[in-house]
Amino acid sequence: MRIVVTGGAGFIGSNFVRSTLAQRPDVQVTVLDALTYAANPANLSGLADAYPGRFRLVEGSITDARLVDELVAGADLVVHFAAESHNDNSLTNPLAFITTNVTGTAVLLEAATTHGAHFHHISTDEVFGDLPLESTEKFTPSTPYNPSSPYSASKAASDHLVRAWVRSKGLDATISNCSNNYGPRQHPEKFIPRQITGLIEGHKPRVYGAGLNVRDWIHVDDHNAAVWTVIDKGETGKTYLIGADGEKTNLEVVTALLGIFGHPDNWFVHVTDRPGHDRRYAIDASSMRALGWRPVYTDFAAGLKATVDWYTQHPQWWESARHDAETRYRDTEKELGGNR
Ligand code: NAD
Ligand code: TDX
Repeated sequence: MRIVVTGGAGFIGSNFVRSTLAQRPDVQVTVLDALTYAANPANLSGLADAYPGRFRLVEGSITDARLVDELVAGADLVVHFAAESHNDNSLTNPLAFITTNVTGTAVLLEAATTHGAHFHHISTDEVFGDLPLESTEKFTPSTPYNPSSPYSASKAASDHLVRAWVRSKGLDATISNCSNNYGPRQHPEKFIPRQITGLIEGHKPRVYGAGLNVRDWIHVDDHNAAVWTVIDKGETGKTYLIGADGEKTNLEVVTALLGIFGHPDNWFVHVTDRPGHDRRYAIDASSMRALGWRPVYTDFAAGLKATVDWYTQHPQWWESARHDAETRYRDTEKELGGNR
């Protein structure tokens, strides 16, 4: 099977490529990645030698219709991870999100339709907006779309495009909407790695607002195993919600990290809240469980400790990305005010 993985040099995509090459000897992988600030070429280093003839990296944008057409022409399957992915950045630079997440997805859909490749679209639970803090309600595939940020609105638009191409242009596609991922190789602009890398450097964690917002955490390897389950067993045109019943307040996550680093529970700072900050996400993953998928990383404390160990052992992977991310947070302070 020949697959094109867009965004394969980023967090989830690179973990997907690494596990696919290790576990599926019949798969040849072409990564198409623009190598934006969010990518880390080290995520894929060594793979061409470790898997001769089965891996290549093509540097380019999913908005480049000629390049996309050429790559998809030789593929059986496209797994589409590429995106501008950080909510905070979408508040200050929204147009990049529209270009990549909306236009780029449409370019890929055209190529997959033309060449008859199966298309799997990686999306997010944020397309549904948020849930009240004090409830047990969860997102299901029939929850109405109600995105809050330019990022989540652009991902919602991309989901709608996939459905339109399935219905009107005969594309063979599946969609998955996953909750918050954690694990190795996540960019230090994101919540968990930002706090881990800060703690390693001796800084207090930075908590937006009161810290009571809830995220439904899933280990990146569980997400990627679920993606293959949908590709192998999912129904064309259908949406699958991926989550591992991992709801935690941000304060609970910070407290767990402080425990790992041996600091008291109150060793953090409250900073200015994110405008439009979604309160709570929670996934009903029964459509995935019906396909036979189960998460393996069910012990969040153990998964978090392993993630801390990975960042502790790989400072060269994150130091310059952390510096640049913190510079962007300082720039956002200048543009939007507050401290971040
Ligand atoms: P990431 O920011 O770590 O990686 C994104 C990758 O896409 C980078 O390698 C970047 O270089 C590449 N990219 C960006 N613009 C591109 C373009 N125009 N052409 C080609 N490549 C481009 O993101 P991530 O956290 O790994 O997320 C991957 C996907 O999963 C995204 O679609 C995101 O919406 C979705 N998702 C993420 C999470 C999460 O918790 N991180 C949860 C659910 C869904
Ligand atoms: O320094 C911080 N302090 C803080 O309290 C940062 C960076 C974040 N937060 C809060 C905001 C959120 O409530 O932590 C929570 C998680 O924040 P992010 O890591 O920015 O993730 P989120 O906005 O929830 O979106 C993530 O999950 C869904 C991914 O970035 C998206 O790509 C994915 O679609």
